[in-house]
Amino acid sequence: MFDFFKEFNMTTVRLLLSCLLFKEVTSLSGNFWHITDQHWDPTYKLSDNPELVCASSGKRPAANAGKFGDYACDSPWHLINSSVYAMKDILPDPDFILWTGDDTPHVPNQDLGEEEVLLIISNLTHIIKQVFPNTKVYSALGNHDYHPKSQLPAAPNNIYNGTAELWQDWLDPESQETFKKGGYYTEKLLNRTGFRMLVLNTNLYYDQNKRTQNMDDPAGQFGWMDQVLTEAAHNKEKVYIIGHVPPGFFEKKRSKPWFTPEFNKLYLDMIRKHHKVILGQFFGHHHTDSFRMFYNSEGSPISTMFLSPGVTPWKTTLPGVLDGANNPGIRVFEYDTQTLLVKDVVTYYLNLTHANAARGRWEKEYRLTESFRVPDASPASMHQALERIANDHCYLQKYYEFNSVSYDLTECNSDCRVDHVCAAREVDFDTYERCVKGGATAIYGRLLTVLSVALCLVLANR
Ligand SMILES: *[C@@H]1O[C@H](CO)[C@@H](O)[C@H](O)[C@H]1NC(C)=O
Ligand SMILES: *[C@@H]1O[C@H](CO)[C@@H](O)[C@H](O)[C@H]1NC(C)=O
Ligand SMILES: *[C@@H]1O[C@H](CO)[C@@H](O)[C@H](O)[C@H]1NC(C)=O
Ligand SMILES: *[C@@H]1O[C@H](CO)[C@@H](O)[C@H](O)[C@H]1NC(C)=O
Ligand SMILES: CC(=O)N[C@H]1CO[C@H](CO)[C@@H](O)[C@@H]1O
Ligand SMILES: [Zn+2]
Ligand SMILES: [Zn+2]
Repeated sequence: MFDFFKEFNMTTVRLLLSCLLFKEVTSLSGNFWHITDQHWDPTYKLSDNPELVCASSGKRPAANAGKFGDYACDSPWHLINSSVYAMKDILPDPDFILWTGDDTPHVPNQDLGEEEVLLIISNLTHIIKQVFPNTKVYSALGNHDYHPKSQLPAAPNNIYNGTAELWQDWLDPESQETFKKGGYYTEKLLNRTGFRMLVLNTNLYYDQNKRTQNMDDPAGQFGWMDQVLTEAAHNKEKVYIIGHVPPGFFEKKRSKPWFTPEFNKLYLDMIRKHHKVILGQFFGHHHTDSFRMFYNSEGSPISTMFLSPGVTPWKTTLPGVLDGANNPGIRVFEYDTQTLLVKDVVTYYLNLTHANAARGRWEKEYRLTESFRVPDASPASMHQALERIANDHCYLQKYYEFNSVSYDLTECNSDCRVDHVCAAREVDFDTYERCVKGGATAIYGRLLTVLSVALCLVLANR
């Protein structure tokens, strides 16, 4: 009898406790959108001549052009409009929106101008404001948000000025000031004590940017960042960082970095120095879905940079990349509002072929924790996911299909594996080259790959 009551009480207590804990867990959860690389092409129009569909195709034929676009082209307005309304449909009331730039089409400089670039930024700003009038937006410039493209200066100019005006409602007065000088800013996240957003202009570090090549610290951004992050640690703040051009390498082309070697090193050192306050980095530019790991000198994972897929389906013209198109993607991050820990990542996409043929719908592509069987999206979990991708062909193949937002469903072979795994693992130029030479620590040889592919197929068909 006595034992029964004791047991009963313990069970009740446990039940009550778990109810309370569960309640707390759910109430700590928040979410936000991340959109990037819309690349609106205002010239897009359906035409009998596939070479005349859009200026952004160059002279490549847009063979499957439809209302929602074509893989050879940047986004028609219809696609942009559809993506923003899809966001409203899927998650109408996010805590905030991250927008990491590249608004204009891939066309020669002479076909755009300063005014045209500002008009395109203005149009995209308007539709986001129209659909999310009460949502805070944190917005970074892309290398295509300037004329001439990628030449973003380390000094005040018309475009920083004009964009600061367009984004006035989203920027604190102090943010406006730094933005006009260097295209970057910081604010408390949602004006809450203990949380901070850092919006970077990493286009200053892009190796295509001739205007900043010989500078030690363009627009004083590194010095400023160091100071902001030092103060953040002092004030016990947690920080998110957003930007457009990421450090490290492109996973679809071997040994293709974006930053100059000096700037890449400075960025990596900055993250290593301040990782304790940085809870997430969110970037674009690749148009693909990937991530980058940062490790300390002992090899422990200390930070993750999430590379979100683009809205434009545009097939890259970068030499050496075969069939580098993607389906349009948009993404929700779920996070702990008390710690800023990234808890999950849910990617939504539009199957462009299907959308043009039948009536298109944006749908969930995948949820990170489900697809990679990790508890959350912390650096430790992302490291675990990367180890699975590196060592298990089933996970590699899944990752590879998500990388192009389910556009390229071909098999990721051993070279492909090295490119993707080394890019995700090594942001540093030297260790990346070593990783590539070592075959991403070739754990299995060709025979094992064949066996593992076969096993994958057997399991998938069960
Ligand atoms: C944008 O999408 C919404 C929702 O689907 C639709 O009602 C509206 O007509 C569209 N606008 C344009 C200009 O395509
Ligand atoms: C930026 O705008 C301000 C007024 O808002 C003006 O005084 C300044 O000259 C402009 N700077 C540039 C570089 O256009
Ligand atoms: C931010 O919070 C401070 C007080 O903590 C308040 O004075 C200020 O008006 C708030 N700013 C905005 C934009 O809500
Ligand atoms: C996209 O749609 C096309 C045409 O309906 C279909 O063949 C293809 O399998 C779809 N892709 C995915 C990933 O569902
Ligand atoms: C909000 C906004 O300015 N939208 C316009 C952007 O440009 C397209 C195409 O010219 C217009 O249809 C939209 O009204
Ligand atoms: Zn882009
Ligand atoms: Zn870009």
